[in-house]
Amino acid sequence: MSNKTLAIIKPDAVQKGYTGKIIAMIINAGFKIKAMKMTHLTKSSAEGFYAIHRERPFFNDLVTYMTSGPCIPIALERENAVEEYRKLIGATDPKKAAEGTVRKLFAVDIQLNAVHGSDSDENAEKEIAHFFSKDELLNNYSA
Ligand code: IDP
Ligand code: MG
Repeated sequence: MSNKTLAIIKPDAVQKGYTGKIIAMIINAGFKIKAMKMTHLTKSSAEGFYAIHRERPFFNDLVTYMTSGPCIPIALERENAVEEYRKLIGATDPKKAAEGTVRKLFAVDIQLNAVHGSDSDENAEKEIAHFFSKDELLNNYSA
């Protein structure tokens, strides 16, 4: 049984040139890339994506961060994708992230933490739909 999750290589990691290393880690961990693009989020797109965090004190800073430069959303497929991808990236706060995880290697702090990962199958579906049209997903590609 294959599941999907949404990854985003966030603007800080793209700007620092970590894109290739992060994608290699994702592929080496057994994920298939189903769709991928580079995009510069508008304020309203970032606010919509993170609507669940609207009441949090860090919301405005998070939107500013996510609109600060191009990011790379990637729709991924793998067995147990949500949980396995979150294991690969590590804890939200890199200080608490396990050795060898993406955030341990590439995050600056709890905000500038290099990558996004969905937290449930249901949210993965919504988040993938935020970035990719049906046409972009209705394919048999599996890079
Ligand atoms: P997650 O990305 O590990 O799922 P969430 O709690 O969903 O973490 O938070 C979404 C994003 O908001 C984080 O990845 C990070 O960029 C930012 N964030 C989370 N908590 C804090 C905080 O306490 N201060 C500043 N930014 C935060
Ligand atoms: Mg989250």
